[in-house]
Amino acid sequence: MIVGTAGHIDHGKTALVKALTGVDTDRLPEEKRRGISIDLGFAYLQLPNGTRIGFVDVPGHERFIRTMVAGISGIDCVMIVVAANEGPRPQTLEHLLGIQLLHVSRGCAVITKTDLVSERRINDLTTQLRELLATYGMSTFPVIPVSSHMRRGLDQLHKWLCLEVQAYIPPTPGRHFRMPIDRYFTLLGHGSVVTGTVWSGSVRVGDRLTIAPALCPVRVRRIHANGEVSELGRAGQRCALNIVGPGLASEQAGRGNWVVEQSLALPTTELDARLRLHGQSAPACIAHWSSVHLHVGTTAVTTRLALYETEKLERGSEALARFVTETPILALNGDRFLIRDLPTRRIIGGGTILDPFPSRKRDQKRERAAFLQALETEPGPKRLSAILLSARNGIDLEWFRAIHDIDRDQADALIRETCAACGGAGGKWAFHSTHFEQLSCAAVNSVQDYLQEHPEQGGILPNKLCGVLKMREAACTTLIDQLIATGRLVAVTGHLSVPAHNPVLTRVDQAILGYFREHPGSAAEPVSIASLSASIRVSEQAARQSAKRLAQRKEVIFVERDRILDSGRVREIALQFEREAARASDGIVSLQAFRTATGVGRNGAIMLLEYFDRVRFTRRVATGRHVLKHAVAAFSVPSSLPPCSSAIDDSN
Ligand SMILES: Nc1nc2c(ncn2[C@@H]2O[C@H](COP(=O)(O)OP(=O)(O)OP(=O)(O)O)[C@@H](O)[C@H]2O)c(=O)[nH]1
Ligand SMILES: [Mg+2]
Repeated sequence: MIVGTAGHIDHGKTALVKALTGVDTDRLPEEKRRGISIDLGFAYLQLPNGTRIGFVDVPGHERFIRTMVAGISGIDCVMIVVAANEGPRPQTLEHLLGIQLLHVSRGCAVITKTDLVSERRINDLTTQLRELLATYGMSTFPVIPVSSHMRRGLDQLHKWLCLEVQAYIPPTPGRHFRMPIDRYFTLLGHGSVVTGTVWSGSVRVGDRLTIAPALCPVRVRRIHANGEVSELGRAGQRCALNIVGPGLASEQAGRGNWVVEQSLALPTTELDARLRLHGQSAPACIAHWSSVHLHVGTTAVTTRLALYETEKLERGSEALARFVTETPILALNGDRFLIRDLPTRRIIGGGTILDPFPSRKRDQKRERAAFLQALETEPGPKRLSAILLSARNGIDLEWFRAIHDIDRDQADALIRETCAACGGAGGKWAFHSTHFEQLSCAAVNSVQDYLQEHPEQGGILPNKLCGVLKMREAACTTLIDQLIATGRLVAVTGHLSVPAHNPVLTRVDQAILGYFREHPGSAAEPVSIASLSASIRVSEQAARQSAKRLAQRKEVIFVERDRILDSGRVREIALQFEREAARASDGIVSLQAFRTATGVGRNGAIMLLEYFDRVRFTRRVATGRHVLKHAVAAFSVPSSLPPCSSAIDDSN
């Protein structure tokens, strides 16, 4: 369990930690000289039952609020320190607010310096503090009077700590390792050390981790967990990790950075969140696109604040907001954050991160707000159902796993549990069944509309359909795959069609097919588009477009970039090649033998054979070519030849 201090400057936080642990956490010469804490201090207390409590001592000076927030970002429990002779002061209140906004739900108030005041003053202050705690939602926190100097009241505080440790439930393991770094230093002979409180997962000596957002790979050489050498560090412990990695420096690994498992190293500059402005400390209102300081973990960055539902957010109210940060940060769904005012540097509000990886696509604000509200539902199947319901075009499962830090198996289990409401959960994307049916109908209708407008086409290209449906490609691919699997759409040479569709032949299509029918002999030679267009008296462009359509339907084949041949003829030639190869003792057919067997001219024969090599029907060897697969398998004929005379379209 990690216990943090909080409270106004000089109220006796460091002295209290020293009285409990024997450790003076004010290590810096400047701290000694000025008699104040400047940086975070760390100490441990071994309880009789063997458990260790980690203490994080924070500075009380208002100028060090940024350090203070970093210090309390990973604590389980807090001691709010108030000097008996002064009572609550401005930083007492600001720290109380920080604690409340970060949802630190366990703690006590400690009245220090009781040796300086009367018994009556202690009683009055106790009553005053109880009232104050209640206003911050901390009415369960006891008030414990002590004198660190006289060592009075420390037994009671010690007893309370033991009870808190007994009640403490360590965070559940299972998620990936992540630790916000609160200190970086180098040790002579050992190299870099980063320290922090582990937010999730565990780490072992030898593990490979990433320093983020700089994305530096590192290896863990040694671990100190709660101040002791260990093979393992886990969620809820304070850890010091001795790490090695190329080019590591304090800019990448100092306070404010993270050390995480690679899968969590996902820096972001846009985050959607639920934000509440405090009723007293915040300015009267904050306008859309204001700049504020954002604190997540030990990170503090300047960020713009975009409001979803309103133009300005008033003191004491809450809203959905998007942070657009100046530099990349790390965060996950559910992380608590604080914001501070830029001019006054005071904590003015806080909340919960909802979506750290919002899509770049600008949704309608109202739609997006509904989606974010779904992300606020209780985690688990209920939340997945709510998200699916609010996302018309389905959700990216990779995104879902990333924002919740869950692995594929956990996500799959959730999908199965939510399956009643889940259609087409095809690997990468999931949809609500209602939306899925609507999208399916829209997709089939769009394909039909397209074919009605372009009766000569074999189908619509999948990316064109994505555009028509205004869907992201991965989502649309899942939808299309499902529609093909269930027979509602068919895929013909990369185009999507409906099962009953017979493409209409245009006049040019007819002319090209007619050309091959009327020139069976010379049609053994692949014909160039230029000479074909001259023969059938159409423009080259019209001939090329038509040839491409016919190639899609496998009626002709582009043997070379601009030369085509009737696919039936190509197949026949391939069968002839196969027969020749079967006849040859070594299975090899030379160019000459091929020409003799087929009667194709030299240039045409070379073109055809090179085409056969490209489509892996044949393989070239020194003396000729041998067959790699059966001609029947290599060259299929068009499945549905349209009736030639009845369906002529005059458009071309
Ligand atoms: N008489 C008396 N003085 C105390 C007691 N506890 C702390 N002090 C004195 O109060 C002064 C401030 O104590 P610190 O522990 O440094 O206060 P702090 O809250 O850590 O101060 P910052 O970290 O700078 O915010 C020091 O001179 C301490 O000796 C106490 O119980 N009784
Ligand atoms: Mg101090």
